[in-house]
Amino acid sequence: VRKKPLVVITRKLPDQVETRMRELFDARLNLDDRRMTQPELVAAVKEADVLVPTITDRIDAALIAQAGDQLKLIANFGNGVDNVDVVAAAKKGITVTNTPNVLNEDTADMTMALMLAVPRRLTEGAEVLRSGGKWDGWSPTWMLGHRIWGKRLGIVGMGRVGTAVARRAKAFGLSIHYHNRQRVSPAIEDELEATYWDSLDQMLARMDIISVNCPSTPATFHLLSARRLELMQPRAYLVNTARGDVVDEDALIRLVEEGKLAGAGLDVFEHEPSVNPKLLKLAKKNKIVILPHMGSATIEGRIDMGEKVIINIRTFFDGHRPPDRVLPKNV
Ligand code: 8YV
Repeated sequence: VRKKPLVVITRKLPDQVETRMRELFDARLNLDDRRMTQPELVAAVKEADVLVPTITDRIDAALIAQAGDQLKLIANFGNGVDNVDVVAAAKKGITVTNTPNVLNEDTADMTMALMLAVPRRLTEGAEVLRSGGKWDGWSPTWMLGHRIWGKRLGIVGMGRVGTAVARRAKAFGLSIHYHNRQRVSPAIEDELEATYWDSLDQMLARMDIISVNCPSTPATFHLLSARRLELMQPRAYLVNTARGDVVDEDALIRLVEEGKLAGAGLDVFEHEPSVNPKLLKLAKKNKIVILPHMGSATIEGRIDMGEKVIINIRTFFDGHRPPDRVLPKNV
């Protein structure tokens, strides 16, 4: 009988995923769900056949350099692989996989929630009642926000999540615009009645809402730079459910503080898990809505992600190419 691969999983996963992992592999689980320390990560890569990290682990070149020859697969529990140095892994002959598709719809739902929350003053209104605050009853002029239907949405990154956002936003009555490295197929453009903008700058200048849906890669670092954010209309909103470092966060803060942007809905931050205190201030003033990286946080989604990880590991050890292999040229 072939020895089961030693799979080290860095964080606690839903029970049913862990049970399945235990059945199939020599699974080393993290039952108390704290972040692994650097020495623990080093020990893991020296011993494991498979490492299952999450976004909270930095699997950088220095760590990969310390891996033993037995480490063959990094099966990331997550779609974005910005936490893994995929190039360094490839150089060492380590395969990297991710968990695409299963979190598109959940992330797109949360994007819509943020897209509505800021202009429609959702958290502000909820807080009035939750805090036992004063409510004199309905008034024609109280708590007025801005409608989102009929507005122009510009999607930065029309991949799997971006397309799922576009479908929802179209149903909400927004017109769909997008910027992407490549144009999507004519069939999808037709379905969404989407307008492609070759120039990100031009799109930013003309939209009412911008949604960031591209991955974090060296090429997208501060893609929404200070200069580009300044191109946006003062009435416009920015929603980010992708990665914090795609946006120059300091510039975003300054523009919202100065009233040069109407607001933002952020699920991700440049230096997670720390959140710039200036963002907290803006959230308290109801200029922005911030969430602690919850875009894909559904129990169903996490179970689906776990299944993807399992399929990738099993396929790999059956001697086949895992379905969600991430190639260095794609990051
Ligand atoms: C995941 C995410 O929960 O999958 C992603 O890219 O951003 C998150 O929603 C996280 O990455 C888990 O590692």
